[in-house]
Amino acid sequence: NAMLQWQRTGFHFQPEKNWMNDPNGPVYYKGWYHLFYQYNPTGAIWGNKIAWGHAVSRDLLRWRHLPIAMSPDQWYDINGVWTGSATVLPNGTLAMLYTGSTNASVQVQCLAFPSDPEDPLLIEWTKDERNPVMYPPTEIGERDFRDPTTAWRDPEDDTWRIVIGSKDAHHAGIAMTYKTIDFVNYDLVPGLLHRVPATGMWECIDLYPVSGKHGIDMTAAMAASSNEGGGEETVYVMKASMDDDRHDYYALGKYDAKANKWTPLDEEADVGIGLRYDWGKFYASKTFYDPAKKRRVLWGWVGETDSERADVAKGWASLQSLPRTVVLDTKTGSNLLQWPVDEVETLRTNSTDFGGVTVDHGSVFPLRLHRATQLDILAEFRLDPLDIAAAQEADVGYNCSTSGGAAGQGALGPFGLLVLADARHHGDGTEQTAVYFYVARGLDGRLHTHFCQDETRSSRANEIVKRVVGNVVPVLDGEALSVRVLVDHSIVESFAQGGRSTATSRVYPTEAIYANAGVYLFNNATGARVTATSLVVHEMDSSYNQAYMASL
Ligand code: DQQ
Repeated sequence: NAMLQWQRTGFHFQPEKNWMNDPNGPVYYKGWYHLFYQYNPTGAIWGNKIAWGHAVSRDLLRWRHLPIAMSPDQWYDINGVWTGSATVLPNGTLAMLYTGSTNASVQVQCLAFPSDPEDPLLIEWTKDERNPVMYPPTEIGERDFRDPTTAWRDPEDDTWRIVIGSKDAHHAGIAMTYKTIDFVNYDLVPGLLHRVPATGMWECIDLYPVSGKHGIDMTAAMAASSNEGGGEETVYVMKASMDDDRHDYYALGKYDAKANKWTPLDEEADVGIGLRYDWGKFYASKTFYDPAKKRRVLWGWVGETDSERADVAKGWASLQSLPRTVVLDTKTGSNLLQWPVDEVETLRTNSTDFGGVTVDHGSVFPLRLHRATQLDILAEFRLDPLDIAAAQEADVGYNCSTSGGAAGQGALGPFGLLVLADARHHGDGTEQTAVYFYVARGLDGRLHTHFCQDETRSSRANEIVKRVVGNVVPVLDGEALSVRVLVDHSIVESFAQGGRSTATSRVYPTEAIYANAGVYLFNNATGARVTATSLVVHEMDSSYNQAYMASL
């Protein structure tokens, strides 16, 4: 449907057509980044014939699409080759573990290898003859056993460990550890690695170190900490995708391999009840260790929020988020920082500096650009300290989702950016997506900064889920309020305070498209003038540059 063609993105990963969901087995192999993904080759909706799509890139940005890596063609995965993870073996080859949905819809784990490890593109895959290699343990449901993690080496007994998510009979989310020497035979390690009551099925668990001088590769961190007889200082992230509410929650914690226990640093911010990777649409994410640039990179599935009917009409569904680096926020010590990989910056073209603009209460300021459908915006805002001091009674109990969004009015917010806004109506267009801050007094009497993204006016079309998403973001003494917003036709991906908080929205404007799309600063705070102390807008090239693709 050509009418909907504009919704395709310029620099986000998506297949040429059809349905996509979770990122699978991301890995760096012989000079190439590989991304596999849940893919339905027969249409634009999820179904019981999910296969693994496959693409490769030199830079995590410009992709070459390859043939389907694995299809549901065995009794043990005939209802779907589901999510899995790659492990780099000591000899440099790979083991791929994935979940198969059997002919009886039982969830089992399966093993596959590159048919030709010499092929850097890893085009052919061989499923192991001994599949399935794991069945659900008797104490859990046979349809609640999926999404094996990347394996790591435990130096204590020199065996591999993996984690698989499930739920128990009391609706607690659980993480189970298995050990193996050969990836074929597995033993359930006694006890649970972690359990959180009332959180339901845990999909797509991820576990990785983010601090400590030993690196951020699981095997390396484990080896180093065992040499030192402890490694107490290392912080490990545990993340699970909550099937109940379809959000990715993480927590920071300590990992005691001997006791098979992961323990949150802060019980109030445990997995499934505290921190989220993203306050918008972002699910079933997975990280991998990138040995080329010594970083940990996160991918997340960004689904559609329009109707299935619309997806069928346009012939495709879902995007992957931009790949994001993940590090510990050493300033707060209590959250991660996510940031688009540096490579994204190579797509910046026309850059315009709008720094120094002050926006009065109740007004908007248009940013003159050539094109506003593919952007990378970096903004820093400051409020006048006198205004902050004057706003004593400010808005106790503000909540992004329920307090009126960008159209609300408080003493110190909302203010920020309107993107994919109808440029013909001078910022008062019917369509706009607002990315904003709202400074308000919390129920504890202190000022809190809320970072929100308002989708409610993003499209005039119906049958679209439109919400205001976001949460409180930590702002330390002396810090400006800062945000980076990536706009790409039908996705807005925003990073506040250096990536302490992120919000991703799918948006479907009907009028604010092509040349009609604009960007504005806005300020609805009744008690403050807002200054964008720095503001740079980069227009972005597309990543499927023909010349570049031909050179691959
Ligand atoms: N998607 C896969 C499952 C996983 C779910 C099936 C998460 O393996 O639990 O497509 O989105």
